[in-house]
Amino acid sequence: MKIPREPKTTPLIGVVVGSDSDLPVMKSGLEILERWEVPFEVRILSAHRTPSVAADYAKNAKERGLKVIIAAAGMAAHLPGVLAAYTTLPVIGVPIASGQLGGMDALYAIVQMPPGIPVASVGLNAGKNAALLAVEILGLTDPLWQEQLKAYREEQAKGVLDKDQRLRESGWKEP
Ligand code: RP5
Repeated sequence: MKIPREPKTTPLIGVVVGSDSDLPVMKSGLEILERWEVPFEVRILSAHRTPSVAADYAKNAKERGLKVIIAAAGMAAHLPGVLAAYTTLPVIGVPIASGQLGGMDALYAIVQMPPGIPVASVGLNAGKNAALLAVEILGLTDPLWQEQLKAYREEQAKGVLDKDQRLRESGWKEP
């Protein structure tokens, strides 16, 4: 269910992926943002392939009206940390499971930020949770986003309870 609200076009959430190969992981999160009409933008910016563009993006993010940045990257995933170094906006890192180490490299790189420049992290490939967490951050200053999240959780709970009901009626072999 989508809570109606005034259309707003200035992006509030900046979603940055280190490569177009990271985009599929973000799909479920981006779909939620789109469905709820959360103003957001998506960019492909790399901390090592386009370092100055990535730095400028983070430096200007707050002035452009962004409230939170989601940064998804795989392998030696320094993108969230580099963006966080250039802004005081909250940065949520999404470690991508890829490469020879299956994502543990990205997870550690994002979670183990040295003290002083924090990056929040969701789980491996958890683009959906990153989007929900970003909306929770928006909800701190706009109660309508809290309403939206509440409605989502109620729908989610109903889905589980419906399945439970069917299971109890049909038995566990044919849920
Ligand atoms: C990282 O390297 C990206 O975030 C991506 O997860 C990984 C591989 O990038 P591609 O070689 O697929 O562009 O920078």
